[in-house]
Amino acid sequence: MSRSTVAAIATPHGTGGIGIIRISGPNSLEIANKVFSKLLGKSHAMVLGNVIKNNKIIDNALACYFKAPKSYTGEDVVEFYCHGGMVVCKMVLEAVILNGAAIAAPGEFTRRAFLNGRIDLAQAEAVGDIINAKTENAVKVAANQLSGSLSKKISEIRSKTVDITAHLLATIDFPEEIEPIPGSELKDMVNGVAGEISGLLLTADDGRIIMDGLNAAIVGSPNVGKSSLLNAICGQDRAIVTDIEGTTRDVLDVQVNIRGCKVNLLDTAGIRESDDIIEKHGIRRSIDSIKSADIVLLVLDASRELNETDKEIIRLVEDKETICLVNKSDLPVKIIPPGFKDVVYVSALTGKGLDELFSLISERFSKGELTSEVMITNERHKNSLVYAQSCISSAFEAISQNQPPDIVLGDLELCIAALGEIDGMTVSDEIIDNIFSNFCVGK
Ligand SMILES: Nc1nc2c(ncn2[C@@H]2O[C@H](COP(=O)(O)OP(=O)(O)OP(=O)(O)O)[C@@H](O)[C@H]2O)c(=O)[nH]1
Ligand SMILES: [Mg+2]
Repeated sequence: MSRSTVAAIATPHGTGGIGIIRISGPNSLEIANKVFSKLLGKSHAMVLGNVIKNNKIIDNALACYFKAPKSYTGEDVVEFYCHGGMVVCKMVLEAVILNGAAIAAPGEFTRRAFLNGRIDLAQAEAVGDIINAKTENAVKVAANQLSGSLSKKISEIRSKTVDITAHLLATIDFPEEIEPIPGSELKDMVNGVAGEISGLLLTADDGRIIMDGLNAAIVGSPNVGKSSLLNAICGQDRAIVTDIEGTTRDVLDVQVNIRGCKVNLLDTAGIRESDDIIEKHGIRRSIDSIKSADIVLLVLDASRELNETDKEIIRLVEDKETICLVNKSDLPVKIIPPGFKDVVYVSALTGKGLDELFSLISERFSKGELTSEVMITNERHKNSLVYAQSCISSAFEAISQNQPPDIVLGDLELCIAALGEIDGMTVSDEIIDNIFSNFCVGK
């Protein structure tokens, strides 16, 4: 497939030690040799020379030629390692463009790597995930996906589905020669595929939490110290704290890194009966935050007994995963806390108990070996799997109801196509465009 030759600055915009200009495509070497003082030709060898534009030296730089197909994109690639200034990098890029390269679109190099079969679509997306990762765990999971673990799993599930399809087709095409698989056996096979798809889908919640963060809502009665706790957890004076009940009116969202895990902490308005219209809105938002939270940090005041409002809130969080924080435990403790599995005595004032809280939160994240597990971290993959799951269940139904094999085949084929959207075996150009347009330029 012949493609144009494209170039971009691959390092971030800004000043740094080194700036990289990457060229990819059939004319990379020819173009690079027009702007470089030394002759490039040997693959994977660094050469020191000068970059020239309009007969003038612009920079002293290293250059490396990567002969196709052993390059990032699978095409001929040349990279210049210049000094990392914005202006010098732009000048080198201009020299390359003047000599015939086009400007690369966002994600163009990775897109070419995908189109040239260097990596599949899930691996290409993992490149973006690594770049955008906000925590070490997010990097680990994305690196695992980049190594092809998810793609391997998907292709295993697909080949099992293809086997069933092939056998069904053979029984239709050669009814005399091929013994039909007994219905019960067929159901077992389809069920096996369904089980693997559901197993993957079960990881999607944890996967999302690792990549996007755990949504933790701090809720409780007014004045129990929710905002003080938020400030203590993030180590910054983010929320307003006063001794007036109803200080917090709106939901405040702060992102914190707790032991390598991204947590989106929500400070909410104290929940109580109120006639104040603004406060009422705030309270409605607090209740919404409970609903959308992955985990609720329910705050109680250690220095007083449980009151009706506390009890009402305890009922609101009944169905949610909850850590009960008994705050103000620096004061004489009067409360008898309700029977939550996780109860931590904390003090926003002294920082007491926060370590224990952090341990509980980080346990919530890493239930196992992050790196060895295949995880669904991407909404797109999840949606395709949900669809694959519905197709495979409907194949199962069709078999159970003794429907003709072509009905079953139709469902199986849809399932195969849905799986193929994940690694890009069967994916529309529109989806591909959408994925790569979210990449940065130069990647
Ligand atoms: N002794 C002690 N006082 C605390 C502690 N945490 C908070 N307070 C005090 O309790 C009062 C209320 O604190 P806030 O953090 O504003 O409470 P809140 O739950 O956010 O209150 P609302 O926003 O009104 O719902 C303030 O006077 C804080 O100084 C603590 O751990 N120990
Ligand atoms: Mg508050």
